[in-house]
Amino acid sequence: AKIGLVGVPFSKGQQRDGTEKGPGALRNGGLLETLTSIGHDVHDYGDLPLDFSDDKEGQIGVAKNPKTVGHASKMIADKVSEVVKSGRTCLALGGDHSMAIGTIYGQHQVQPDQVVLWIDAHADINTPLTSGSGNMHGMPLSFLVKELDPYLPKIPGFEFVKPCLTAKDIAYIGLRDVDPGERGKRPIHLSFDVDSLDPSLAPSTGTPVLGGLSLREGLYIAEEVANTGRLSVIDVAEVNPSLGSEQDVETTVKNTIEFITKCFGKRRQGVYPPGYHIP
Ligand code: DIR
Ligand code: MN
Ligand code: MN
Ligand code: MN
Repeated sequence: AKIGLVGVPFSKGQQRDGTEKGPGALRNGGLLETLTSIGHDVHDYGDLPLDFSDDKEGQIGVAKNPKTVGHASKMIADKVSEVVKSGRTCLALGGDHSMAIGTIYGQHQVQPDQVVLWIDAHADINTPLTSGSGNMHGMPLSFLVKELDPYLPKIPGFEFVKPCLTAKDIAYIGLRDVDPGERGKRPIHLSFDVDSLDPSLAPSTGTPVLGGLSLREGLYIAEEVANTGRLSVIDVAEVNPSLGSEQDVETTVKNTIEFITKCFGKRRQGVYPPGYHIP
C-alpha cells in the first residue's frame, strides 16, 4: 500500500513528559525499514511542529492545556486530511491520545463515512465536565460524538471542531462476535493506544493497567484489520520512551512496531517479497 507517515510529537494531553519522543523511538526502532521491506511505498511527511513551549496557559476550568491541545489538533487535522486526500493510508505516530481529535476530524473532511475502532484500556470519552483528571487524552471522543454535543462546554481552542461521529460509528475492542451483515465497507480509522496491551508488553506508557491484551490478541486484531483492506488511518498513541528502563522502552517499541506492521499485512507465517510469484 501507499503509506503516509506523520509524526505527532505531542504530550500536552496528559501530564508526563516523553510521549513527544514516541515518533522518534518508533523511527529508530526500524519502523520505516520494516514497512518498506514488506513492499510498502512509505512517504514520510516528517514530524509536525507541535512544540508550543511558549504556551503557558495551564488549566482552564477542568481541562488542562486546552488551547495547546486545540492548536495541535488543528495542525494534526489539516495534515491528516492532506495525507488521506493524496490516497495514502495515514500512519500517525504519537504522541498522547489527544492526537485522535485531530486525526479523526482530519479524516472526516475527506471520508465522512469513516468508522472508528478504538483499542485502548480506556474509553477516552470523558467530557471536560465528567473528567476526574482534566487530562485531555481521556476526552478525545467526547469532542467528536454528536450525542455528547449538548453536554460539551465551550472550550477555547476547539472552535473549529464540529462533532462528526455518532456513537454507532465507534467500536471498542474487545468485541468478540460480529456478524457479516454488521461489517460494512466503510473506511476504518484504527486508534491504537499501546496501553491496551498488557503492561508486560508495553511498559513504557503513562497509564498502564494490569490485565491487558496479550500479544497474540493484539496481533490478531491487527491481522483482522489488515484483512478488511479498509484501513485508512491509524493512530499509535501513548508510547513514552522516558518511562521505564532501557529494556522497557525496547520492549514497548518492538511490540508496537510488530502491531503496526501486522496492520499493514505482515503475517506471522511470513510475507512474500514484493513482486514474488508462487511457482
Ligand atoms: C482516565 C485515563 N480515564 C482519564 N485515560 C487514559 O484521565 O480520563 N486514556 N489514560 O488512555
Ligand atoms: Mn487512550
Ligand atoms: Mn459523519
Ligand atoms: Mn489508554
